[in-house]
Amino acid sequence: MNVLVPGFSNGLRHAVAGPLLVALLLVALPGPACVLDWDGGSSLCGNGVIDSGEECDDGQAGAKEGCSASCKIDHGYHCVNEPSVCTTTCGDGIIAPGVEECDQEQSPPTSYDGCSADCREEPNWTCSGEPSTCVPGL
Ligand SMILES: [Ca+2]
Ligand SMILES: [Ca+2]
Repeated sequence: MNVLVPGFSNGLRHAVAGPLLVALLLVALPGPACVLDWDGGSSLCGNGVIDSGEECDDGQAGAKEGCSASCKIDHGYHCVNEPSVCTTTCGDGIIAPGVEECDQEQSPPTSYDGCSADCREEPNWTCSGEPSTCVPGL
């Protein structure tokens, strides 16, 4: 019994240490990214000046169209000036979610080919991809 007890407690220690190590790794790995993201969204982000690590700054706290709460340019947007003014361009081949449904990368964008000149999917067309490819059919 004196030999078995240390062996058992060693086994128990390993059984506890293994999952504990995994749990610590799981907590530690996403940790720094979250902290950085939080800092980026709360310190200099929102002061209207594009600081180090920022892609845009619209001078307001929180997410605004085109510029996220952590001062990153949203997909499909272009930002200029400080404070940033962010806009989408129909025809650049990149779909801005919520604003554009499709974008065929046309200059100028044309209608009646599946994706309208204001980047809306036209009736009886199906568009996919960036730039969008549109085919007739529901
Ligand atoms: Ca800033
Ligand atoms: Ca676009």
